[in-house]
Amino acid sequence: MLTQRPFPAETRPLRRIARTRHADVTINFGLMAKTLDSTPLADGFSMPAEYSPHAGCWMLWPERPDNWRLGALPAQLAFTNVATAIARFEPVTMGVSAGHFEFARAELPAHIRVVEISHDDSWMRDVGPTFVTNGRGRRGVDWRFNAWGGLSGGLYFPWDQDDLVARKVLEIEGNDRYRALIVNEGGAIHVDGEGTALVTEQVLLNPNRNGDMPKDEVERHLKAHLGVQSVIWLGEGVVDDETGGHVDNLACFVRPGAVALHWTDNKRDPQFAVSQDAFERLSSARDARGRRITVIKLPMPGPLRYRPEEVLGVQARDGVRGRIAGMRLAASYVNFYIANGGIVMPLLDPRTDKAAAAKLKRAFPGRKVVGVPAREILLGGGNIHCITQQVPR
Ligand code: KQY
Repeated sequence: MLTQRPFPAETRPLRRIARTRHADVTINFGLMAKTLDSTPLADGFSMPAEYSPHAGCWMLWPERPDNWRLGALPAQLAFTNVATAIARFEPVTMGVSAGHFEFARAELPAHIRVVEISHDDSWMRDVGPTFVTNGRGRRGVDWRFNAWGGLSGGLYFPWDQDDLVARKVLEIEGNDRYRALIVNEGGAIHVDGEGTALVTEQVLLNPNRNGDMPKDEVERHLKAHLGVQSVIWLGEGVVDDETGGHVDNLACFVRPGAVALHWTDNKRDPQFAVSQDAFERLSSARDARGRRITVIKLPMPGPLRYRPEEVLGVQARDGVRGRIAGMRLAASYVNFYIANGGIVMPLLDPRTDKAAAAKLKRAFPGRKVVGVPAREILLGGGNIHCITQQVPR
């Protein structure tokens, strides 16, 4: 005899609940994630800006010893500090592989949710979904992921578990999924929430992402999946950024019409020409609403380089990008996370941390700026923005 079990109140979805009885299990279709064959733009969905209200934030636990030194323990401490800082402002979920679950659960504060998710590395910005909303509901874009360049310049092989992370997050969130046709990463896009996206040519036009796809076609895919009307193209990203030049290390919207830009006044530094080019493109751009862009310059730390002792603890192996003492690190204060009421920024260099924090305080007057020591994250190839993914409300 089949029995209908009551739904606990906290699992009752807001939208229509369809109930089916299968053996003696009640299935709640309202929480199930479908894959849609349309696009967010066609369905009236778009990606909200990071400064819009969040329901929470997702991260992944760093584990691989060929990317993170000393068996990833220092990185795990740094990720714990980032998660704890963000959890002051909004709920945080950490995805952890089965073998690390018990340790991560013990390390992370109890108010951080820990769920088991297999992954190849820990860059939730890039492997997680890009959420889109329409004012009533939320869905997610699942970009194709190839470890920042596949077999020609990608950072590791295989990456099949990373490519499943977005789908798993959407299953857990109960949000429908758009599977994009192009290779892209969340760190390669920023939006102002009012119809404008910001990207770099160095990543999105790199043949190691989408072959010889022409710029206008890449732009069509971006517009369709982000729900934007206008794309501002910057040129190159931060010097020696191992992603190939993600925009989230170079520039980001702080509000509609205003962009923070990684900046150096040192004309002899290779970053100077790159930032200057970005400044000129931003200064001559108009956003989707026809506004000019105000540029806020954030000081470049360093330049910072790998120290010999930081390289020694990384278990080098074939097929994974190696680390060499003296190699330049792509350190940037632009790589911060915007939380509900807070900014969680990387502390990278005592000579520039205070000036960067002061600029961010002015750029985000209503938010508390919290600094987290982030060199260990930088040693793995990215920073706070790269390891986080906001879920819009
Ligand atoms: O910065 C990012 N968005 C990802 C960096 C990946 C580095 C892998 N070693």
